[in-house]
Amino acid sequence: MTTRLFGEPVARVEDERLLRGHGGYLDDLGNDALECAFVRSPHAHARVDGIDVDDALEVDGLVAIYTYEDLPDRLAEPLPLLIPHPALTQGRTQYALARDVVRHVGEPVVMVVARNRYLAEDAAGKITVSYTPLPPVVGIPAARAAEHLVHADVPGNVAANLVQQVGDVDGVLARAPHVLELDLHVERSASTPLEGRGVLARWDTESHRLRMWSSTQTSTGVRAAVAAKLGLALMDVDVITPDVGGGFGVKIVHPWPEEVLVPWAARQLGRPVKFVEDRREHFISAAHERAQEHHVRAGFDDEGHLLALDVRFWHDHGAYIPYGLIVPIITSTQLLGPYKPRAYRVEFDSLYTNTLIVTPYRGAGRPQGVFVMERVMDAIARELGLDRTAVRERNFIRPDEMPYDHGLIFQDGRPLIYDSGDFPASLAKLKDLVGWDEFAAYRAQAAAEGRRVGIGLACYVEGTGVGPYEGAHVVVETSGKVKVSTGLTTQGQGHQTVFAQIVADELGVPMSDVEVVTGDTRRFGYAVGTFASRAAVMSGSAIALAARAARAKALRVAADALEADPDDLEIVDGVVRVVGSPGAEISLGTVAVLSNPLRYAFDDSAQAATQFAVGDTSKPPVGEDDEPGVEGRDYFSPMRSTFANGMHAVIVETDPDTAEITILRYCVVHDCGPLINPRIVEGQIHGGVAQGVGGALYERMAYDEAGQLQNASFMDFLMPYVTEVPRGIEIDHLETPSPLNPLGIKGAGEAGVIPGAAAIAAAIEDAEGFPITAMPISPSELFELRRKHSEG
Ligand code: MCN
Repeated sequence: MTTRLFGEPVARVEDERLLRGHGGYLDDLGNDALECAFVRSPHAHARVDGIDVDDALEVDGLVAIYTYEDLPDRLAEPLPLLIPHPALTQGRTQYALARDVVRHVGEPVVMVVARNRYLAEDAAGKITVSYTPLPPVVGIPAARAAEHLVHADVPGNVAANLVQQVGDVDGVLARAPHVLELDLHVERSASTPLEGRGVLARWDTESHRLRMWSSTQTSTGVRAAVAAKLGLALMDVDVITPDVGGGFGVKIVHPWPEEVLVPWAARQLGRPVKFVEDRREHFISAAHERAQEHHVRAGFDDEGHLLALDVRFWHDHGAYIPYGLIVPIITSTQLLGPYKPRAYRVEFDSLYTNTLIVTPYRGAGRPQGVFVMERVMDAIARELGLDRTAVRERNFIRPDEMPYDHGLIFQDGRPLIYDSGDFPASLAKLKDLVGWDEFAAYRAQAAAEGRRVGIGLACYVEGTGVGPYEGAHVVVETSGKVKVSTGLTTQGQGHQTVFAQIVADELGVPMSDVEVVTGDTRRFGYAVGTFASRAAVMSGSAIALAARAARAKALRVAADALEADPDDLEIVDGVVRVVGSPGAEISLGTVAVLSNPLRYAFDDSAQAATQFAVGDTSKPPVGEDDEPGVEGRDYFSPMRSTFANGMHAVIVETDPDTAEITILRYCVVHDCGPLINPRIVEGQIHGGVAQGVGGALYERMAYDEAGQLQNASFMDFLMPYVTEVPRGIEIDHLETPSPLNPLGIKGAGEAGVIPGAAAIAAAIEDAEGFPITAMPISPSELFELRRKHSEG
């Protein structure tokens, strides 16, 4: 029997190629292409008075200079606002090249195309843009004060205000035996993938077709945006995603100005054009996230039951809103995690500031929400003198309450309904794993040695596998090999491996015979993209369904050839066999030949020729209702999102003198339903934990009052390196299946990052004995907090 691969920790098939340096990234392509550079705003807020390009025209090798005035109608319009929301009454997007006002440092003003990047940079350096500086609005307090406006026609800098409420919050708070109030702050951060953004475009002057390569998370999104902006039919634009060196959310399509300008220039010039951003450009012109301030009131009883929660928060959206209110809506709805307050109100303002735009970064609004909720849980425990896990347990949604409807509307516009999970069981596992009950003894022993240690935990729930759909095409070749295509893209998640595992199981073929292609609109043209931990649920399900269709077709054709009933057939190791009749068998490759004998004419391999000899050309190749080929194509569209969950526990040591914070242990219990590949899921968790540690201890975008980003390089932007990421992250799984998809799976790609800051804050709080209300926290900030608390 073929071994079932679903659930096996199969090694990633893509790694050998990538580790040997055989990957093909955007910058490895298009050696014949012209390259471009952008003149970007040095001001956070300014009027553009004039652009003088005369000196740049002298640069040898210059090919073209474009300003806003050069853009044709469609490109001269502001970029589209994707995923609009009724509450977003003041949505403003940017122009591909600044028209009259720039609103953040790094906004593109002039595009320069030259023989190579060096010459393009030389020419860009000779362009003079005259600006009249305007007062910048930097940070949430300045945006709220609204002394100055980012967009002159947006009062109060408020892009959107949204309130959701369930139950009588004010009434319950008024009657609650205890009420606490907290102000909680999370700093601005960013994805910072190793490979920045990049686009290459070739215009074919004969066929009038565009071919593009983009380091993107959504090739179909790029295609749609470019086709619309250039007035082309979708069919006339191909977008191919080469190897991508990380995305983490920042490469979801907006589209970027550069993404539409580069193909437009390629068509204008009739020559290939390429843009690869440098690191500084990534910091100042890609996208950030996280920055939020929250004011919370929580009412609870003597046993620690959360009766009412009232959360008011302010979201720093940056200078423009490329797509909807995704991040703050996720915070508002996912903040509740595994808990069920009797009454809940959440209200947010999305604010414009003169800083870079904000779009989802791995976790997307959840790390902030979890930080808020878990600080509340710990504060309740502290006030009542209860164990922190006991307070959580008392507030958990129980497994027999699933599916659980919070009465809120999720970011996809559908009701927020949890489908599965067993929070008490997860917590029991976590307590066991970290040794929660034994920690008091460890603390006492450490204290005796003059060491200060603390333990903390944080729980979260994550909506994953967001719709609307994903599709797949599975084809059995005459060689017996299987080609699988799905439209979403890959940035390092190991999709080639897991999707091959699914197909190998469904079709009964060796995994080595399965080849998976993602993110190439020529192979599969309808797709949404890779974000929101949706690939496993969405494409995984579509691939399983498509493989089942291909299998059914293979059995029909084989049954005919073997004169057997399809129900009596099995496929093992790529061979269709009549169960219980040794020797009555036919290879899948031969089945593919039989399903379409004409194929041999285009396939000169010796193997196919031999297979053709088996075919009986006197009979029609396919049944009356069948199409030629052993293929399956299907789409998966879920009723609603499926909710993964997890809990992290952290033990830290804080240096009594220097306030240095060291993570001693990091434990994870995670529930993403049945694991397709535990090794890949654990790798995803490790990567996420690293980013969570960054959010807790290091990463912040340090804007000064003038709106200049002070740490726009890897020399200055602190992030955890291998030396700071905890060694030996300990992971345990709970697998409660989702009823919402054929494989029962839930997403895993963001899980590791979500509770990191909250759990680390809790551990520091436990070590120090005073509340931590802002993230990240540096040793100097901890030192300062100690001073404040010791002074009372
Ligand atoms: N998986 C599994 N079993 C499950 C669930 C998932 O084996 N029950 C596997 C999947 O098959 C996939 C991986 O785990 O190989 C992650 O799956 P999923 O949760 O579906 O997430 P996506 O594949 O949709 O990836 C997106 C997610 C997001 S939103 C961000 S941000 C992120 C992340 O993945 N960006 C990444 N992980 C990343 N990893 C890398 N290396 N680079 C990025 O940019």
